Amino acid sequence: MFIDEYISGAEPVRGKILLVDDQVVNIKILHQLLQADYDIYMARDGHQAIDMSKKVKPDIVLLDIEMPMLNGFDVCAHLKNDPETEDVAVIFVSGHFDEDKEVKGFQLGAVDFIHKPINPVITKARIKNQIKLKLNSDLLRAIALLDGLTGVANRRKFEQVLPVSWLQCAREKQPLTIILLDIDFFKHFNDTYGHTEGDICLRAVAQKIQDTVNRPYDLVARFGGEEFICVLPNTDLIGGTYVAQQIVDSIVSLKIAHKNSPISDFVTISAGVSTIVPMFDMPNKILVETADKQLYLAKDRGRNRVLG
Ligand code: GH3
Ligand code: MG
Ligand code: MG
Ligand code: MG
Ligand code: MG
Repeated sequence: MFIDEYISGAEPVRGKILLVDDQVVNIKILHQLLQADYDIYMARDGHQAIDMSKKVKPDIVLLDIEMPMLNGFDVCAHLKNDPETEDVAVIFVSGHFDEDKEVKGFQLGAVDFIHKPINPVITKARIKNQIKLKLNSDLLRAIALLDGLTGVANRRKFEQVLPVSWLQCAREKQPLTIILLDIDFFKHFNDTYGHTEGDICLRAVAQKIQDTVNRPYDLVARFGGEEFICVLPNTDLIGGTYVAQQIVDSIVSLKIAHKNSPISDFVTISAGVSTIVPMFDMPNKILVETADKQLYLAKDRGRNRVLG
């Protein structure tokens, strides 16, 4: 998705709230108050709350403190210590005012405190504010990992994803493949058609690569100027080379005119592929280095081709 679409709010988001309380009556009151404006999920104890938080990824957890087994503080600490749930906004809902408890809640990372019996109007207003803050910070987090020009992931996102995919493939003893792509004679393209057309071309190429690499756990990122990189977990060299060839072919099929390209009437791209079954103690930079060498060879052997 392009950043402009994020900012214009093309996809309005309805906040998700998880209500956690061991007493059904409390859940009912909050449910009635909030159901018109938010998607509501419910949990009756701490363990259920943690499971639900991982599963539905709520924006806010309204968390009772006094509960049998795991109390609200334990749940909050757990959520804040797990990368999968650390971004959730926790609001404690407490039976009576207790300064020490309230301080402890904030120290654990809660964003607000609501006292029972709740005041419906104030509770609604507080939750509305917290949802707005949470959705805004989600948006900023997402934008920080996207490339502003092309809308695909940026280099920072790639740097985050590569070690995760590396560890995952090491654990499963599966091959991990990298495809490094570089548009051919792109300097000529800019010189011929101007930088604005160059930018338009980059967007089209990026979108095409993204459309071609479509498994949900694959990553396409802009690596630098006119270079893109794909991370393909659980993919061997044959599979990776096949995908790379599909990308190379799909760029030709875009038929973006490039009259000063020495090799084609249209914009082309070259690809270097490298595959490894990762070991835990091996540095992952070898994958990119090898792909880069293969890309250099692809350029050397005439461009518009894959080397793996
Ligand atoms: P090769 O086939 O060897 O890759 O040749 P090339 O001309 O593509 O390679 P070179 O590295 O010499 O030039 C890359 C060009 O990409 C130069 C630079 O102006 C252009 N470029 C990099 N980033 C952008 C960008 O964001 N927008 C535009 N329009 N051009 C860019
Ligand atoms: Mg309780
Ligand atoms: Mg380049
Ligand atoms: Mg190039
Ligand atoms: Mg070059």
